[in-house]
Amino acid sequence: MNSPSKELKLSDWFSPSQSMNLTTTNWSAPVVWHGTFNEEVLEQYYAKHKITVGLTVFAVGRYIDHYLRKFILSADMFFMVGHKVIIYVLIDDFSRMPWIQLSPLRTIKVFEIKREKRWQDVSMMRMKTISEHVVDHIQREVDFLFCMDVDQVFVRKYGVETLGESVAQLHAYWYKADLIKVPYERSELSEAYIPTGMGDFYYHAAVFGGTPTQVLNIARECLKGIMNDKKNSIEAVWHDESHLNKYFFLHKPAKLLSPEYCWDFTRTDIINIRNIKLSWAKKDYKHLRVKL
Ligand code: 2GW
Ligand code: MN
Repeated sequence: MNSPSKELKLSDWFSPSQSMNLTTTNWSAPVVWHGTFNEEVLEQYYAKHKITVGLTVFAVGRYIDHYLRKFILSADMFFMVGHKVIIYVLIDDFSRMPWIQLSPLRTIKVFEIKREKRWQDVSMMRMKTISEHVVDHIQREVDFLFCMDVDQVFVRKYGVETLGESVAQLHAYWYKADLIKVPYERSELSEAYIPTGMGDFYYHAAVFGGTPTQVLNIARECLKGIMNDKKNSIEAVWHDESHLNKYFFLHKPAKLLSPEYCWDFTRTDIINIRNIKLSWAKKDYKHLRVKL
């Protein structure tokens, strides 16, 4: 245990920053760090209120062989242990779906999607597919839904402490940065525009979630922004992530996850990062980012 004086010293060494050590936002949303929740109490609550949690993941082209199996296997092991989970896999080639034996309480549903020509569209058009699937079936199948990038692996328990009406992920690169430096879209011509100095946090689109109703709203609004930008021949700097940041600027998330919930294992500034639950997978850019 740190004595108060020790903590004071720590904050003397490291300049105070936006979301470092923050456990509640100024709109009273909890920021979940390891140690800020009582797992036992939460589990007792959810033992009485049984839930099903959905998880969407997209795998197109080379990302299928590179990431999908590891993502699913690690989710099987660590995502919502002890609770019902449905993993929704959106894939552009059914025949390349890996065969994976899941543990009890886990189901997988695989859907074929069409392959977009540009990788920016592979990423952005996830918002369209997510909204269609939430309306078609997901809203009746789960109580909470997460949408995640496939290029990551669960490394520890990722549990019910993350559930909320709408959930946003603090970005591992930017959570300590000065808000004026974060890479929001700065062109007024884009729907994702956030003026310099405005905004709350820079969120990572690799993880977002909430109730199906909230996720539907997020995905629909982001898609609207993306399609309007296309009409105006503009593309936001970080694609769907820019639009997600705009959405969460306008509609504050009910819960934020600390970077422990989506950490880049190559980073060395791990002060405060004590208990990583999900880690970015290694990216072989040369091999993966050739044209799609
Ligand atoms: C993506 C970029 C370049 C070449 C290929 C792809 C690609 C992405 C692909 O070939 N196949 C594929 O299935 N994807 C899906 O899109 C996959 O689910 C992947 O996780 C997701 C986003 O692409 P990713 O993970 O390469 O982008 P990141 O890690 O740089 O992600 C951030 O920025 C993106 C927008 O540029 C998204 O907002 C993403 O959610 C962010 O984490
Ligand atoms: Mn990614």
